[in-house]
Amino acid sequence: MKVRSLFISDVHLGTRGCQAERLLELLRDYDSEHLFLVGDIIDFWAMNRSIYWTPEQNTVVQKVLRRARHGEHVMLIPGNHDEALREYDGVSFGDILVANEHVHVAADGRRYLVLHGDEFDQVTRYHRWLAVLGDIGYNFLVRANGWISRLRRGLRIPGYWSLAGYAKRRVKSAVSFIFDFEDAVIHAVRERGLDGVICGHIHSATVKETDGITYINCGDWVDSCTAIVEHMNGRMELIHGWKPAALQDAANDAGSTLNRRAASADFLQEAP
Ligand SMILES: [Mn+2]
Repeated sequence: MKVRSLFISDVHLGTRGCQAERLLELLRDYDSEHLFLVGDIIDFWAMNRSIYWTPEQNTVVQKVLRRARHGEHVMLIPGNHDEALREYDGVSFGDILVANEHVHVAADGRRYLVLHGDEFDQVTRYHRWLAVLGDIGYNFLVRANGWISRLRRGLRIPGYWSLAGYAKRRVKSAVSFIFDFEDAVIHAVRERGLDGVICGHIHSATVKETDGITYINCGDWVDSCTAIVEHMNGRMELIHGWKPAALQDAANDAGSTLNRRAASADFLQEAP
């Protein structure tokens, strides 16, 4: 499918949690004129502890480079896990432009601030040690996710269920953390006179409208596996990069490509 823009954040290459295979499927399914990598693409924090790099993660890097070479406008916006790249604001590496933030004008003329967003996260900004600690805890949840997924597959329970996602929705402090973050970002965008924002960082994907400001979060590729597409008319849509396990098996058996969105729609409700 051809779209105008594709926005992806929080891939966390270099970690065990990175779901590179699912991201590869998405990259295969969507051709775009603009590709925005909205921060935390390569996880240098985690790689300081230990490096986990798979052939699929290599392929992700190669596919992105290839798209840039073939004329797609690829922009890399650094996040806090790849903050070393922030020194290269405005520098082009081959066909990829690094920018700390960018104003994207959509096909419908609406102007969106594109940035990773960690500067609006009070925890990361003022208590770096706490952020690192939280990161280790979150990584544990994501790993536990992997065990649960395998167990569910073994028991032939359909669908995809994320423990980390569940925790984020149920733990009260996590919910208020997400609200505080969204409020801070929306406030900043309104001050700057823009129509909306496209960010990442908090691993909580959404497209929503608040008092005339469109708040969009790309989500992530360790847990929710989501991305944002801008259609040719400027409409922004949240897409899911995973297929329900049962249908995935069917698709593999038949060697066919299912319509991911149609297939996943029925399974979006939470398992208990
Ligand atoms: Mn981040």
